Amino acid sequence: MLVPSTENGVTIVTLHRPESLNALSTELFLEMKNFLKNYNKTTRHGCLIITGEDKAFVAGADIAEMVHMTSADAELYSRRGQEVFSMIATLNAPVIAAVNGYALGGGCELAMACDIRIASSKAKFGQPEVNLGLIPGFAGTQRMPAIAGLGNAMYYLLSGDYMTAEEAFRIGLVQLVTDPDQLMPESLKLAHKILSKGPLAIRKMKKVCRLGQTLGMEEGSVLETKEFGSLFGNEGTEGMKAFLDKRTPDWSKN
Ligand code: CO8
Repeated sequence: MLVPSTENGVTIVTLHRPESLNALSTELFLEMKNFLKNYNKTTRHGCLIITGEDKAFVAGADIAEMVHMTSADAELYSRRGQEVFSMIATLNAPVIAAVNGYALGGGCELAMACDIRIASSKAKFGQPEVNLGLIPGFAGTQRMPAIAGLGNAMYYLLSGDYMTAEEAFRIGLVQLVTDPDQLMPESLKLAHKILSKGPLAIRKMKKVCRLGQTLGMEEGSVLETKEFGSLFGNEGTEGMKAFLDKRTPDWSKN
């Protein structure tokens, strides 16, 4: 199950399925989908942190459920999982993965669907699907090369090796490594920093960066120009005026 809580505008969602190290079952996916749909509808200005408990962030797709699937079942499961992860990637609010422990297979794919990954020094990442005679099914083959580069992705996807948090940091999969007890304080600190910026700019930043990944330089730049212009006459103007007036911007004015 998902355990949501809030802290000054930041929503923390903790995955809680300890009996299987938070393995992603159909039920858990459905819960995530409903939560994300509702969050996007009701949150105008927010930041979401996704985390796990104890030794696991998410230990992968639920192998006990997958073992009984036919080819058609597996394709459906893969599509449904991709749909949920795509909801995270396109959510209006920024999403931080606070990776506390194992982020394997679908767990690593979940972390990669988030905008930023902060990891405890105890976290372990990997796409061990090849050990099971499988390949990732929740877009890991697409996101890992985009985030960490093709060579690094191939190394880990083909070997099935786990990586430490430091190694994940080295290849750009993780943006910050913390002591285990600092994982949530550091994640909250970043979330609050993001929340203090222009809300419209944050929303547009995520949209432009995300869409740019598939649009290419030319079309992405056109989109950037359009969204850059849209911030003038409202939030951007307030931010620039505040700078010149030497005061804190009042984002609520827009
Ligand atoms: N699915 C189901 N149950 C799991 C999973 C999992 N992914 N991971 C752990 N569990 C269960 C274990 O079976 C065990 O249950 P029980 O107590 O009933 O025996 C319990 O969680 C605790 O696990 P361990 O005893 O194994 O704990 P350890 O600390 O010894 O080991 C590990 C921790 C290293 C994380 C180990 O559990 C492990 O290797 N887990 C599997 C990791 C893995 O291979 N993940 C990738 C799965 S495949 C995947 O994610 C593909 C995604 C795309 C799917 C596409 C759709 C078709």
